[in-house]
Amino acid sequence: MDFTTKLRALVGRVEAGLDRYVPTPDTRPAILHAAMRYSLESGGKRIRPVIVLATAEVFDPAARHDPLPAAVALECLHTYSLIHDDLPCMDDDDLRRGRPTVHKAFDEATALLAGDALLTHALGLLLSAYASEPALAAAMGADMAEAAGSRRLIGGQVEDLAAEGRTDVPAADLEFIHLNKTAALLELAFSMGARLGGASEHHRAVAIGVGRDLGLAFQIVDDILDATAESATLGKTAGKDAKAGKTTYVSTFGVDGARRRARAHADAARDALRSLPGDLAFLVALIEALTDRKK
Ligand code: GRG
Repeated sequence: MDFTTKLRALVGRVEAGLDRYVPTPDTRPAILHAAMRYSLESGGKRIRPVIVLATAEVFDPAARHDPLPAAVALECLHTYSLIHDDLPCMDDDDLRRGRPTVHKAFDEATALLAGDALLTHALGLLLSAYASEPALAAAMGADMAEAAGSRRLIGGQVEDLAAEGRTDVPAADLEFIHLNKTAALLELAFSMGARLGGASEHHRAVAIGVGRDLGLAFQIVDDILDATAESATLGKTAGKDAKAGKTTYVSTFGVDGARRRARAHADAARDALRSLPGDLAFLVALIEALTDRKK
């Protein structure tokens, strides 16, 4: 199966899983569940859940657990972070995934609570869907709490907000922000995929390293697209970083320097990936596609 066909098939599985594992929009209180689904169903590239599914497939089929609930849980977690990031008290954005942000389509309190509910749902889904495998459920729950917690996703967001309007942010601090705001959830995707595929601890550590480099490449490309692409293409507001006076890879290294750094991290991710067993063609192609993406 070629890359695009396989990607479409995996995205289709994720979207069917979202429909299956997230409460229906008429569940009481309907406004909350409608807001959760509004954001989840707005599209999005589904990269993180696709990585969970594709990584689990790389390992021994006999040792494999159904990766779909974990993939859905991760997309719920990621979507919560986007809803909260768009709120007026954070990035204050009107456009996400090509549609009005949740606080614009509903209201601020509903957006805040929809994000809270998606985060809680993510952990609850992991614990309930893998209840018959308590060690696996506990390990993935702990991984998720760590990646989403104060030292990683939220820590990265806090330092990102603190860096706004500062033109003197050192490159090491920029890397801290990107490692935590962005790479943490990509590392989590590879880690959960490895656990679900029954990988050894050594192979899981390698997979996490792939997520780290891919996460950095992904965020550098995000910075480049913010500086060079149109809002209509991105489905979110472009040019926000320069307007907010933000230090990014583009403001620090220029567009060409940022491109070279993205390429180096993508190459490191691909080289590390090649030490895993199994058919890696899809994941190698995914790294390339994300590094060359236009939105
Ligand atoms: C609110 C705790 C909290 C964290 C927010 C997600 C986030 C951290 C900030 C959003 C802005 C941003 C540039 C985050 C870096 C990660 C990133 C590039 C997110 C967008 O991910 P995509 O491109 O989005 O995969 P889609 O919509 O395709 O799912």
